[in-house]
Order: sequence, then structure tokens, then C-alpha cells
Amino acid sequence: MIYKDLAKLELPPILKPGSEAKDWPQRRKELIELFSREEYGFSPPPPSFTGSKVLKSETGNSWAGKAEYREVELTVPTPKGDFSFPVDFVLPYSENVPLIIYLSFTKYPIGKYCPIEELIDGGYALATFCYDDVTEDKEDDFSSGLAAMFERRNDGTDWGKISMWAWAASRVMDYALTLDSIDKKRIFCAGHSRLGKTALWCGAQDERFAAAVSNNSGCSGAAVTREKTGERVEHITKSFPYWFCVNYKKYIGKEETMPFDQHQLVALLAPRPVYVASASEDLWAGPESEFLSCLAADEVYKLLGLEGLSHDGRYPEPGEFLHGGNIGYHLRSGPHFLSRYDWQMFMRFMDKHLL
Ligand code: GTR
Repeated sequence: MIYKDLAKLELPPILKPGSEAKDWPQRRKELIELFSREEYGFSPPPPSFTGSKVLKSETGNSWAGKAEYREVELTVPTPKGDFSFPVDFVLPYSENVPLIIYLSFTKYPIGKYCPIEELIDGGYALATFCYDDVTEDKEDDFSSGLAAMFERRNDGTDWGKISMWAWAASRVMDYALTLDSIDKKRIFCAGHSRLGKTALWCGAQDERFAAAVSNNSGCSGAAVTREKTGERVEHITKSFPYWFCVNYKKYIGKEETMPFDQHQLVALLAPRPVYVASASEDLWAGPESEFLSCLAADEVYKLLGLEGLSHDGRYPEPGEFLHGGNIGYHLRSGPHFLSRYDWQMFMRFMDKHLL
């Protein structure tokens, strides 16, 4: 299978003409500002501190004796007082363990999408929180959780809920950095679908994340918007306006005028590893458009003297994976889902690239 000709898409450039490696940090800042202003909204700066309280710790039989289960409440100061949310940790009895911060749709032990014991057996620790505990995934006029703790400016650039969930994942990182058994250089975030969009945006902004994984993240996630089939800006901003800043609606039906596109979001992870996972039947998300972002982001890795997407010029067949460079990609056969196959692929890629 051959993919669309990238040149014909006329994507906004990731790099300015004549860029050198030393220009990337400044360009990163500009792109984060652009995504904040036009798509996700501006996040507040990190809080002055992130407090923590261990609510529960289970050892003994927990996870077949292989790991501690710990429930922690994190608390941050905000303009309207303290805000707290629960986070669950599964911490293998080992040293220098890499950690996955998994943004979840459900509360621990998190149901169909997350095979906790397989992750432990793969050598990873897990931190997870339910996004509804940060702010609810519904149109509530920003009245729930973290959303209610900040005044809104109503200038089109106020943060949407994707930015809020991403900000919360950074607070989990604050706490993770205090854990003795965790390898602080190998902490990455991961999420599926809307939370895959969030994981990319989180990793893009917060360079303490060593990598980011987005699974089936599609529109406004890993997928290039220009000429995308399936979900478009029109659909997503009608169904889920509160995920974004108001400015994003300007681009309904005018995607070709956007001064940004999602390949730049994937590129914002550079020089760190980034993973994009697609599913062959997930046409709403747009697997080919997700792949195109990886292809386009490759130029930044090259500029930085690294291998980005290692590929042979074909769009992968279902079941194929590209793990040779720092941009990982696979096309799972089947529908929209976060499966055990996907997790096995993420671990295999991270074992190789998170060093
Ligand atoms: C869909 C939405 C997608 C995707 C998905 C999900 O309804 O249109 O953008 O994020 O939800 O999160 O499961």
C-alpha cells in the first residue's frame, strides 16, 4: 500500500527554512504557543508544589507478590484553593524501574484496556488516574474538578479539558519523581483515543516525560488534519467543544488554513521517542493520517542527528510495526481499542529506545 503524497498536503512546516539543531528548543516553544492558542488552550504554569498523601498501601499478596499497590491523593494549590485527585500506583519490588503514567477512562484497576500484571511482568511500574477525577468528560460549563478552580478569560484561548487532563498527568510526574524505585529517566505517558491526544499534548509540553504513547488518537491527536477522512474538526468541536479552546472552532471546514497541523504535535516530542499506534479498521481516527504525522515528524529527528521513522516507503500492512527509529508506529489489525497487542508493542519499543 502506498500512502498519500505528503508534499501535496502542503502541511505547515515544522522547521523554519535553514534551521539548525540549535534552533529546535526555540521552535518548540513557538509551536507549543501555537497549539495552546489555537487548539488546546493555555495551561497554567506548574503549581508551586504538589502535595501527596498515601491513602492505602497493599503489599503481601498484591499483584502475586510482585508489586505494591499504592493509592495516593495528590493536592495542588490553585487560585480557588486546594485541588486533590487520587492516583494509583503499582510498584514492582525492584530498582530503577521504568514507569508508565497511564491516563485512564476508569478508576483502578481500570478494566478492559490495561493489563496491569502483564506490564509488571514486562518490567514496568504503572501510575494511573481516572480522567473524570480531574474534571468530568462532559459539557458542564467547566464546573467540575480542576476546571472550576481557575477563572476563565473568555478570550478564545482558555484551556480545554485535554489540557487539564495533561496538566494532571504532569502532577503525577511531580510525585513520581519522588519515588525511590523509579528510574526518573524512563517515565513516559500513554493513553488511548481522547486520552491518546492528551498523552501527546502532555509529553509535548512537559519535557520531563521521556516519551509519549498515543493509541488510536486520531483527529486532533496524532492524525494529520489536512485531507483527513473520518472525524474532522467540525465533528469533534460539535461533539466535544469542551476538549479544546474556543479558537479551534475557527477551522471548521477550513482545515487547510490552519497555521498548524498534528504532525507538529508528534514532532514536539523530539528528540525523545514517541509512539503512534493505529488500528486498521479505525477509520474514524484515520490510520493513514496518523502514519503521515510520523512520516512528516521524521525531519526533526534527522535535523537532530537521530533516526526518526524507520520505514521502507510503504504504508504498513496490518500486523506490521516500525520500531527501528525514535518514532515508533504499528498498525494493529482490527477496530478502535487499546489491546494487549498494543501494550506489548509499546513495551517492546520502549525497551529498545528508552535508555
Ligand atoms: C470519539 C471521538 C474521537 C475519540 C474517541 C474516544 O467519539 O470522536 O475523537 O477520541 O471518541 O476517545 O474514544
